[in-house]
Amino acid sequence: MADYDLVVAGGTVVTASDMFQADVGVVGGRIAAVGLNLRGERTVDAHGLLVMPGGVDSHCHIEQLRANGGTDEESFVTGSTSALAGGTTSVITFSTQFKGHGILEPLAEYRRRASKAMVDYTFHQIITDATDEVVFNEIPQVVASGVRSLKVFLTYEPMHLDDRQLIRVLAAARRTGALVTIHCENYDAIRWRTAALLADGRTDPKYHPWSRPSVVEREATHRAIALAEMIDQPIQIFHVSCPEVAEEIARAQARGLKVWGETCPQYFVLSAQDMDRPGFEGAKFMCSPAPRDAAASEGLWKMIRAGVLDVTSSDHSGSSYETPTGKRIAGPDASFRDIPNGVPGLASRLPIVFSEGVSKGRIDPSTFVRLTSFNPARLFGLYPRKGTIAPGADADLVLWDAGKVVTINNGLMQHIIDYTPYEGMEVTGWPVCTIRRGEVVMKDGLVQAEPGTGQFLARGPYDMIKPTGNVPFGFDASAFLV
Ligand code: DUC
Ligand code: ZN
Ligand code: ZN
Repeated sequence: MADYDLVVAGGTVVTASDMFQADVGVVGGRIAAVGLNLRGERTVDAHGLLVMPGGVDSHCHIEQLRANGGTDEESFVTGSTSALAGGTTSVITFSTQFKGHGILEPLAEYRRRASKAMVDYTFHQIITDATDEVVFNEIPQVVASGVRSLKVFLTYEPMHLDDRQLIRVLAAARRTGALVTIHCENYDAIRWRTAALLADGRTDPKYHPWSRPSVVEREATHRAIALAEMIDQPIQIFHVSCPEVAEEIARAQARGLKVWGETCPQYFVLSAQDMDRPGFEGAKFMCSPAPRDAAASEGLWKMIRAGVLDVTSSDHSGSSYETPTGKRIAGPDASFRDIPNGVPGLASRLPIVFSEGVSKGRIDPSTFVRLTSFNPARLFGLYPRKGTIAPGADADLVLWDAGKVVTINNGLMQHIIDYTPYEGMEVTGWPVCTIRRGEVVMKDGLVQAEPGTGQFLARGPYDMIKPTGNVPFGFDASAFLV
């Protein structure tokens, strides 16, 4: 008689802290045992493979609503397929707000769309217009519905918040018990440099990084941290591109602040140089903050080893290269200012982090697990259901061939986007099987999951993001609806 519905047998289990030989027994979609000689009705052979928690991608743009009534090209079905192909089983995507409108309606529409997902999912709520109605009335409702993180932009027309609006969002988050994630770049500095570049006729994609040097990211990061410190509101700094920015986070952490930092694979392997290609080609690599250089990438790894940066998400944000609604939406000769930002990366995230990190000896496999599943799950209130291999956790697993050498091509990504910025890149280490809540949903690249089988992950209150209690003069200004 079998004790388990499924046993993943003979692999090397890797958790955030340990690595050991064991079988994983699954009952009812959850891990029931981690041990030796387990017997299941079905067995997945994991000999020679690493068995790790399914990836948790805590920052990816999928089917995001647009002001013109459209959405991102990547749908929840294609995005899920790509995520599962790359070993990711949970995602956090973005419900948005349009200036002059509330957040409840788009959230309802977005939840309807997300119900097609095959990965488990939850959202960050973007705030672009911090009106009284939104900060005093709607944010509490959204957080109570299980969307326990807000996202704000300090740049981008028309999404950026000024300092007063940022303060109001941070205060609303403190009152309601949500985490705030922040895109840190200085809006006015970028506008000013962009105007000068365009005035000088410098319009090619290669001038995108020139318009937003690392100092604009560092300044905004410093400001966001300072305001979060004043309010005593925990924050995560999104997509840190270089060590100077991470230094701001390190200083905040040394002062005891709850400030966390995320980076992304594009900052490990792309550089400003990639945007300096003939014609329009550089548009394929345009994202913000802009990738820097090899020294910056190496510096990020140091910040990871020091624990300053502890999450690696994809910031998957695809715009196809050839289609008229993608990178060329403003025309094939558009200036860098008008080319949509963002690179796709749902499926390439784990292979690039593993290859650059573990295979090249920069981090160990447990650090890989922390960066790609355990830490995002913990920070965003999904742990211990997600991010670990332990009894009671969802049986979300990725079986990993650590020695498999693969040359990335766009077909392998299985996303809707018509290119990958990593075309031709060789990686060592590849996901060969993905299991979502006990079901094999990817085997040797073949994704088999029914649309609509992903579950919404409602997030309740959790200790990690509680304020520290230290407010200037002991006066908690966030308690007042101002
Ligand atoms: N930068 C973002 O902030 N979001 C999506 C794409 C990008 O490059
Ligand atoms: Zn961003
Ligand atoms: Zn993003």
